[in-house]
Amino acid sequence: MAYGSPERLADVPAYYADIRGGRPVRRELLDDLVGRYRSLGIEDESPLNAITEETRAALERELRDVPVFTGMKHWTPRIADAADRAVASGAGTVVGLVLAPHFSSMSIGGYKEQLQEGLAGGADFVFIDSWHDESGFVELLADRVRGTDAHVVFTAHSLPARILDAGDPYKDQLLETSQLVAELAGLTAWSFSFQSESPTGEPWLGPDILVHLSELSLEGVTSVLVCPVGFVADHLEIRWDLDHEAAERARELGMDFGRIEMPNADPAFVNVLAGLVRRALAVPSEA
Ligand code: FEC
Repeated sequence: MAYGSPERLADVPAYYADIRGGRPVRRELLDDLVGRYRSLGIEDESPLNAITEETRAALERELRDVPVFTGMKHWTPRIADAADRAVASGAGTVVGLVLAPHFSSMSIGGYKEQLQEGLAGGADFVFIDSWHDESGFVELLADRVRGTDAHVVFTAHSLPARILDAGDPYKDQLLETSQLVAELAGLTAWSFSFQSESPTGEPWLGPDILVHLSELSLEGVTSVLVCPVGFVADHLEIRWDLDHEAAERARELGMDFGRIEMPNADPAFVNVLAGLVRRALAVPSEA
């Protein structure tokens, strides 16, 4: 399962409405979002949806006889459609795997609910809640930051701060992944910050990367390499929020700015996903 992305600019209003889950969308925020997609040149197709399909097909090849279906949280094909197709194909067990490594009730919890409802008991259901400490994933990221002279900033999508009141593991899992990658790569200069906060009128987890870059600059850091541990593909939050907004802030602060290549459909990453699915299939359980 993946987040999903509008295929073309005309899809953005419906896509945003889906993300808002029925809550009103302010006109200026919608215009701003259309502008962000336009300036990335996403006029005709979505990079995220194409990468998701590439990853799905590669995973299916890697798993040999296990069919892999794509379901998107906020776009088509929907998670419920993927569940229907899996059940119709005669699946006895369905494994739910989200292309996002860290669990939060506000993120992975939503995918899980959609899949469970879509399956409606039509197959055994095994859900992979999180894979933030999966050794192959940690190794893949460590390989991409090892040997850098820059200060490494690990990042992930922010969420409303109230998730912490309910004991949500999201932030702890993000810090754990960052720590594991830093240790394996032998980093001494690193930190973590959130990114991509939405203006929803409530406090979100911080610090945001734009604030964090200023903090680092005051500490004398002159070069940063961003490692977005909370994402696995090139999409709006990478190509706009990091490559455009954060890069511009770094430039204003006189800092060098870089980010690692995203895993996308890299065979080493697909291999990590295949390992997760194989292990899950060995222990089927009822939903
Ligand atoms: O490239 C693309 O077209 C899609 C990029 C994209 C990814 C993504 C991942 C996550 N989000 C998470 C949480 C929230 C919460 C809200 C929210 C809002 C947006 C908006 C866009 C958007 N998100 Fe997203 N998210 C992506 C895109 N996200 C566009 C709406 C406009 C904006 O704020 O920029 C706030 C909802 C609300 O208003 O109530 C909360 C989390 C992730 C990482 C986990 C995952 O991938 O599922 C968490 C990719």
